[in-house]
Amino acid sequence: MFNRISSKFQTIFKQIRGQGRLSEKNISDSLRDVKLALLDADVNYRVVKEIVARTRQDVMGEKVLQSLRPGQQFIKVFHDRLVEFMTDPESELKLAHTPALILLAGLQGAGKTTAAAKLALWLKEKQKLSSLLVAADLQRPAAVAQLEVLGNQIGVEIFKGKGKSPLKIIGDAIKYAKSSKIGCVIVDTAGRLHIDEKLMEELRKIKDKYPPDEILLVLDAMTGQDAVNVAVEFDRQITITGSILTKLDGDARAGAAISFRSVTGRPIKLIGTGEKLTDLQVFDPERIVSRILGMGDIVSLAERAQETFDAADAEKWEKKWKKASIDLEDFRKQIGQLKKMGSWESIMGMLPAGMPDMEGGGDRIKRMEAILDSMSPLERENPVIINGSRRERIARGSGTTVPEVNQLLKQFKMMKKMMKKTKGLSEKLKIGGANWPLS
Ligand SMILES: Nc1nc2c(ncn2[C@@H]2O[C@H](COP(=O)(O)OP(=O)(O)OP(=O)(O)O)[C@@H](O)[C@H]2O)c(=O)[nH]1
Ligand SMILES: [Mg+2]
Repeated sequence: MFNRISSKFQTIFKQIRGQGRLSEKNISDSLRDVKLALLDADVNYRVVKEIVARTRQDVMGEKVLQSLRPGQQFIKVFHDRLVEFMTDPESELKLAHTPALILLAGLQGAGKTTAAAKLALWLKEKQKLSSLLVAADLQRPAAVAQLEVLGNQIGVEIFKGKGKSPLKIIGDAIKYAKSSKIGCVIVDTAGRLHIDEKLMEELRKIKDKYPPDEILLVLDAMTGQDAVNVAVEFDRQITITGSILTKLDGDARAGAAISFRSVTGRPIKLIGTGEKLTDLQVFDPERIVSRILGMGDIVSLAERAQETFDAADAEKWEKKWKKASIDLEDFRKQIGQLKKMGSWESIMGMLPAGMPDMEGGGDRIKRMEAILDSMSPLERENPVIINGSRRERIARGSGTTVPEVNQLLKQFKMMKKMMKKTKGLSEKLKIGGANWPLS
């Protein structure tokens, strides 16, 4: 996530951290680099100018210049200004009615249908609120079926009405939700290639007849500033309550996330960070800024790990780690757990910049898993018995090669060695904490 901009900031920060003293000249130089990095990430020009001006003002303040580590202070000031720009007091979902009504709107392919299902799952798990997914996209023939597939995956009911208008379907859905005591009605609407009068008219009609608790504009972060311009237009025409910024995984530029609130005056409420239905998070400026600046998002990663890993399992693992007594079966379980945490890209996006190159990691993990699956339980328990002919069999069975099997066994051996060296997982994490750039 945000790899390009975060590696730029890492370079800028390295330079400024190396300065014993900050002068007007090196502050200006750094701020010029900061400005270019922000513009390159497709941040709105006015927003860039304001962020840079405010950072300059604060950095020039006595306290920063005279502090022991002025470079570090510079980074902190810039970090705080960015967070400030992106923070909105109204960023929480407000679902006042029963059933609450959430209308999702947006251009074609922005991720509305995916976001509808993600939101239903999120409400169910985080807010204990049941949802009804309403298929009000009657433009695309496959749209209803797509929502049905997603609804089935998460065990959420779908409401559809063949041949009816979106307005009628929504009215029926609300009635149905009321009688079935469903907490929230989430409406997936049709996308358009461009903002057109017909789309706006349809949304306006829905809004007038059934005032939603939330009108969330779903925007593709990959489109940078365009996403923000689209939002300004939607807001002007139908008044949105906020947005869901999708596709923040991968190589999305940071422009939309940084400029949105300042340009539109509306909050980003949620973000989509992957194709899996669990890849939806509350928009937390502090965490996003950490990612943009290349500081990683250890908080999200730890949270996700906590949600996924069974506490008892984790304890067992830690005990085994301390004794360095894990076998390949434990190794296999760990890989399974890691996979449950989400897509490889979404996990990698949370790690600080400058980590070893993990490209193609998702594929590598799949191959490792195939190798482990091809071993017999006895081999996993006792890897020393895996001789040459067994290696050949395992490679054949897993569709991999003998060098790959060898590599996995070598990695496992190294991991055991490392376990002997570190006393426990918790201590290992503390070592990581000391490298935290702002600490
Ligand atoms: N990587 C990534 N892909 C996403 C995310 N959200 C949606 N997608 C993908 O984007 C594509 C379009 O998503 P949809 O949910 O169908 O978009 P839509 O806005 O409903 O599209 P229309 O109904 O055609 O207007 C799909 O392939 C999704 O899997 C995300 O957060 N990350
Ligand atoms: Mg759709």
